[in-house]
Amino acid sequence: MAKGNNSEYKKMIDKQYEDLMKHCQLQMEKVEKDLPEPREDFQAMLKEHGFNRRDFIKWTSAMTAALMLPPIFRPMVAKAAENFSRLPIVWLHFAECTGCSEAFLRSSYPNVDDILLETISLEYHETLMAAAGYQAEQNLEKAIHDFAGKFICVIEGALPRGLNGKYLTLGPKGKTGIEVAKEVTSKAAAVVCIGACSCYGNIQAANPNPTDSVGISKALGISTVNIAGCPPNAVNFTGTLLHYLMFGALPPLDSLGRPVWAYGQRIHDYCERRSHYDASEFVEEWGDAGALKGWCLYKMGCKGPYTYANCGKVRFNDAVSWPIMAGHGCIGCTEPAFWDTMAPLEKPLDEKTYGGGERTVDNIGIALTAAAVAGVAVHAVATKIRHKGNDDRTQEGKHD
Ligand code: FSX
Ligand code: SF4
Ligand code: F3S
Repeated sequence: MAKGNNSEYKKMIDKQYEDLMKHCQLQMEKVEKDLPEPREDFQAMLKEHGFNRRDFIKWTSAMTAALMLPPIFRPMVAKAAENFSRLPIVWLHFAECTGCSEAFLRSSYPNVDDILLETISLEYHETLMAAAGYQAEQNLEKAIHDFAGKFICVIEGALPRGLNGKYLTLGPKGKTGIEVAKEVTSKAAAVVCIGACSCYGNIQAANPNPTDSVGISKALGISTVNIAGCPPNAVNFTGTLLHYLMFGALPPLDSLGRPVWAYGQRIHDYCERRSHYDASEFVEEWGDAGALKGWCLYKMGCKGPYTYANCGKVRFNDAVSWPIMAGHGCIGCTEPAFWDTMAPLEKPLDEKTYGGGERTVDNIGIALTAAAVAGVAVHAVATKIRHKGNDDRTQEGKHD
């Protein structure tokens, strides 16, 4: 590109970021005006947990980069973190194992994201609140009334549709999960599904799916933000909410409803074992010499070539490790219907079906995940996402 064009291009980009920054500043002012006072003093909580200013700056840098924003946005990320507890959250549980809440709340070495989650303004959370029965139901009614159009509805778990929804009933009035979900999501500013169950049905929807379970989007015909994974990474949830606070809009989503900043890259493309894959150095048996040398796990069934997520970058448990680093292949837990489409989990996919040979791995990946890539779309308007319906093609894979 000619020098002149380069500087024109730079000017254009700078101007775009300037405008985005102005938008972000206005949005943060709006948050401070419209939403309740922060429930917790985030900085005081950080101090209490032994984090200093330097740790916090390090975290804001990492989060800004993860959200694909340039470093000038670091102060805005810091501000959004301080305002995190203003955002009212109603957290529902349907058919699932509660592993998602457990993964988010039980870290032995809390990091900044965990502290952020501790500050969250939970108007209602079935697992954590003390209330039960009628009192719990009243709390829910009050929360959706007081914060109508402003709260984020976070959902864990799939919705069984069999027996007219009666495989899952909740509360003293015995409402079905579908009834509760409809009631609450219709009043929410946005619906964020946490975990593969609420996103795509997951284990409940696996063959033969006796309860006819599906994810929230498919059950209700609404669009949802899908923080996929079983369980998902807390960073992908906190980052998405920080983005919402900063811009008043949800981040761009792919055609499976997943935020592109977190799920836009394939595991296989930034895997630390990739050089061994390229050199055809494979683990052939658990515990063999290749395993000890950290070789590629493709032949042990790793589904990294077909899976989109940032696990290798953000890792789990205070970024200590992630499945492939721990020595097991990826099982594709951020993809719809992975129990069926990625099975057998410890063997490569049938090479006859997919053409056979190592070189086909990329083709398989492209074929299986084409929808995810092709459909990358910017869903910038956050508050009106409900009742538009995600593309059915993208939900619950082969159970559609
Ligand atoms: Fe599902 Fe979460 Fe897996 Fe479990 O709530 S994503 S089964 S970790 O708990 O929904
Ligand atoms: Fe990594 Fe799995 Fe790809 Fe091997 S097949 S490079 S272990 S993602
Ligand atoms: Fe799941 Fe694979 Fe990440 S199994 S946690 S998507 S490495």
